[in-house]
Amino acid sequence: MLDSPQSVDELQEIRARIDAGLERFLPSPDRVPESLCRAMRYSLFPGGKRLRPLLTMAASRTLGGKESLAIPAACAIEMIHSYSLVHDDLPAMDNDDLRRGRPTSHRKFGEALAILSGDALLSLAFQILARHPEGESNGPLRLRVLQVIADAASAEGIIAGQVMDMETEGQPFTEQKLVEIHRHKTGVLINASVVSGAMAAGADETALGHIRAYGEAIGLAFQIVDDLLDVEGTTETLGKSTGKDARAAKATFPALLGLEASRRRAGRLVERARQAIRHLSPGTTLLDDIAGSILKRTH
Ligand code: GRG
Repeated sequence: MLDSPQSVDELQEIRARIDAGLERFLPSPDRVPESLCRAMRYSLFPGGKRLRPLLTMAASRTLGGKESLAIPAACAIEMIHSYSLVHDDLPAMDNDDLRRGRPTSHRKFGEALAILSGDALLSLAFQILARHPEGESNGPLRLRVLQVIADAASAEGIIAGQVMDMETEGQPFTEQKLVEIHRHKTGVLINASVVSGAMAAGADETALGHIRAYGEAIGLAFQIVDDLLDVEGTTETLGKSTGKDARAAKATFPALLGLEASRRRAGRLVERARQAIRHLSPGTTLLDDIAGSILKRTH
């Protein structure tokens, strides 16, 4: 993923900064039980595609923001994303053994520590957002970003998505319901990623509107491609089990529209995302390239 020749070096450089930020924000091992520390790190490193924090940093760069103002949101969102994967893999939820080509957290550390490390990552995200970027003058920015990310992580955000996803298993569903599930389960955190990056860059309401439209479109496109990969991908490339959606009779785009129509829908959404940001600063093509890479991803 994210292999556009124009952006590849820039994205690699941003990724390294995100990793350094995650390292910096993790609590010092002398203040946290060693087992908990290991479980938290296990979910963050080496990590996955880092799509969400890359989006935060790319949105900030596109709007001429200072990197130091966007890094806290980028890292907090990756921590929330990581917690949601740990909890989603649990026996009470998707009951998965494999994540990113390795044993899931509960298979590695046991269920109790996996749950607690997820809780700790979620709390750490809000500790970061409450304190960073530091300084009294950044107080209003901290509050705005905190609100956006808290909403995405809330009972009206990804948790609603997870509950809707669970409750729709094996049930008939409409396209409208499916879009609602995907928007909550996946879209809101992706949208919060770009919006918080734009806020860190001091975006005005017009720019934020374009960024939101971009985030909504790529959020849905990303989940449609995820649904497609569950049907067409392999465990080797994805690093997780495949065919789960059909086995659990989940609400997905391939189940509703078939593979071809789902691919076309994802393509149209990516085009819509690209259109939404075409008038933003032309200084970097990062957001455009990330949108394009969503269609090409293999994991
Ligand atoms: C709060 C338990 C809980 C769940 C909230 C986010 C979520 C809902 C569940 C996680 C499982 C899932 C299938 C979410 C949909 C979003 C998605 C496709 C996640 C995988 O994201 P990637 O591909 O992961 O960006 P990497 O491994 O690259 O970080």
